[in-house]
Amino acid sequence: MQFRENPKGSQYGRTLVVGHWIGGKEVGEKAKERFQSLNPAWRDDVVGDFPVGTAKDVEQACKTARDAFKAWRTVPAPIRGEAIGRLGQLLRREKERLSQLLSREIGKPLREARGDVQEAIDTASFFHSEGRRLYGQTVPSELRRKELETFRRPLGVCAIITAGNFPVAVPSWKMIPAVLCGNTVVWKPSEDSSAIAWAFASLFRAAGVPEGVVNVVYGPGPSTGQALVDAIDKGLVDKISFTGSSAVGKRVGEVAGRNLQVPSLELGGKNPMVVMEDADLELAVTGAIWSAYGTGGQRCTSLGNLILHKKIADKFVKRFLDQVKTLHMGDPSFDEDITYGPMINERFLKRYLEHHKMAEKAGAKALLVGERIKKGKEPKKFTGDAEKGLYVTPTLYDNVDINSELAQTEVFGPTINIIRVADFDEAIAAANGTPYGLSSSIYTNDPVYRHRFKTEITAGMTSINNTTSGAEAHLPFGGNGWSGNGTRESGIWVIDAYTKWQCVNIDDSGGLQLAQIETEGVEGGDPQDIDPLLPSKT
Ligand code: UN1
Repeated sequence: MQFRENPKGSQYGRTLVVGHWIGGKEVGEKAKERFQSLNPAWRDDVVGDFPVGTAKDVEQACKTARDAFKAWRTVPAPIRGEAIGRLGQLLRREKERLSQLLSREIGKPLREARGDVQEAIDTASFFHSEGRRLYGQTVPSELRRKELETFRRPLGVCAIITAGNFPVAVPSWKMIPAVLCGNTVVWKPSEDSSAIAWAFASLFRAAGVPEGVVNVVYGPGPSTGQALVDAIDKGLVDKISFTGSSAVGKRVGEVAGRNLQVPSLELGGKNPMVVMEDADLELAVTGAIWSAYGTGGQRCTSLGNLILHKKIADKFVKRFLDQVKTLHMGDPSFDEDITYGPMINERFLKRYLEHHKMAEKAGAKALLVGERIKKGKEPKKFTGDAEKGLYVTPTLYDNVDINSELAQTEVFGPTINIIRVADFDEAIAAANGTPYGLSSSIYTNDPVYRHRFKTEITAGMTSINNTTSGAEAHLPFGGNGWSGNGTRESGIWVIDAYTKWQCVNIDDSGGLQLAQIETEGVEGGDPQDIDPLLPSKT
């Protein structure tokens, strides 16, 4: 590991040059192929320089993780929990520096970057004490002098593949419980956020997690990520947890499925927000702006379809457009007031600019058509360098049909579609009208609407009078349909994803006792004679 001066002598900091982290050693420093992670606000700023992980690197990491598993699984869970507790303390101590690096590498506004790191701190504090629970059950036996117990056992080697938009929070949801439960990990972070991944992984080591328990292999999804998925077929991986697109998630699920493994899949969304006619409009507009444009729409929980009751739709749109005028885009590392920073990478930028074609096809009414911010044509209050950063303005389409491709496709940018409806039945049909089901929200003060929404919505997460995003670190995070396979992250629920149940029968009777066959019966009287109530026999 070394730090190199940035080519342009950037004000941002130096470049991290590092190899994969396998069994406490750096590997692949002399790799033929390397890639760089760039600051999306300032593309001259090279944040990190990494080797592209090959199938050989991935195999080596999996085998190292397999070896380390033998010892790690025997460490008492409360002691594993202590290491997670120390990880939490380190994250807290380093929160500001980690947030600065995170913001520099993926362009997230600083206050949100701090939230990203805070989510990992919250996860660490939850699992610190979970090491002292990790409960099983004691169960009565049907035989004498026999007792039954259940235990959670670790699965083995966990392959973890994560996206770049929540580069500390989301990996922490997976790695912390995996490690706490006694598993070992091979992590392939996003190539957009590999420097912050390096910093996060280093903290496990500093927290006292033994070498080989957490291994990191860098590289792009189609090559390195694919090699890690292929490792399932080679018998090197016992569990895979993936956060990313639905298309890739389906392929990961197929490989896991044919190996009879249950993967954890957290995939895309086209999250709906409903605003009913009785809603507090000011609250709903502010919530919609944040859901839609916060993080530049680059959250899996970002708002996609805004479903407005037609009685308030015009008023809502007017207020929404007034608030859009106050938005403030720019360079996230230096300007703390921005609403959102640049697009994380060129791929997201391209997809955002191209999604307007779907709107044309849908015949949607364009109220705001987002475009790349160009030098000399910056919006008011813009603070970045438009030439060097991947900045865009926001999009708003009105009169969108829920069945159009526009309303059915995740974009991952600051864009939303307004769908106007006449009543609650139409609203819930639209909210459930895409193949996704991650998060959702409704603004209303009517108890019947609230009750119907929370019981009829098919999404895994729902908010009443709050936004589609902002899930807390100890609630089950996950979706249905194309948004996932029903597994959940966070809180006590994620423990099921990283452990398997074992039951133990302890027979202290000193003899051979046969369940079901030698079980004592219960002597009882005759049942009441009910014959007189039955039809007479002929
Ligand atoms: C993601 O975008 O992958 O609920 C995770 C939220 C955040 C997590 C988002 N706490 O928006």
